[in-house]
Amino acid sequence: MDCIFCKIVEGTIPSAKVYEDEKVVAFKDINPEAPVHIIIIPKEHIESVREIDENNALIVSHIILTAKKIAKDLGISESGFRIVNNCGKDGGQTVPHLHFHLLGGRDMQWPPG
Ligand code: DGP
Repeated sequence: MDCIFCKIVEGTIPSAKVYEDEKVVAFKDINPEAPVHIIIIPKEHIESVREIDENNALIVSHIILTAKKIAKDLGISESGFRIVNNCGKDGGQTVPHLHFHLLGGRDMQWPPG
């Protein structure tokens, strides 16, 4: 499958991994928007939140727990952080493999553009 994030899971495209277990991989975003910008993805190819249903929804809570752990490990838990998911064209999703952004290390603004 021609998916950049599947290739990162397989290791055929290099990435700066910060966490990995049997279900997820987390790595530094190639284009960071904050001092800490991590992408967390399921190893299984799921295109977006639109493909989440009662059969695979547990991966989302696993990703949130992973984000919480990484935030603590990278020292942004106390000050706070943002978890973002972009879904589909109007949602700003550019890579069609489910992913959550973990952003921190600066004062986040609201609303996003
Ligand atoms: P989104 O717009 O939500 O689909 O975000 C995709 C993010 O993935 C974007 O912030 C840049 C990042 N990204 C895209 N390709 C690569 C890659 O090959 N390596 C890494 N580390 N990040 C990537």
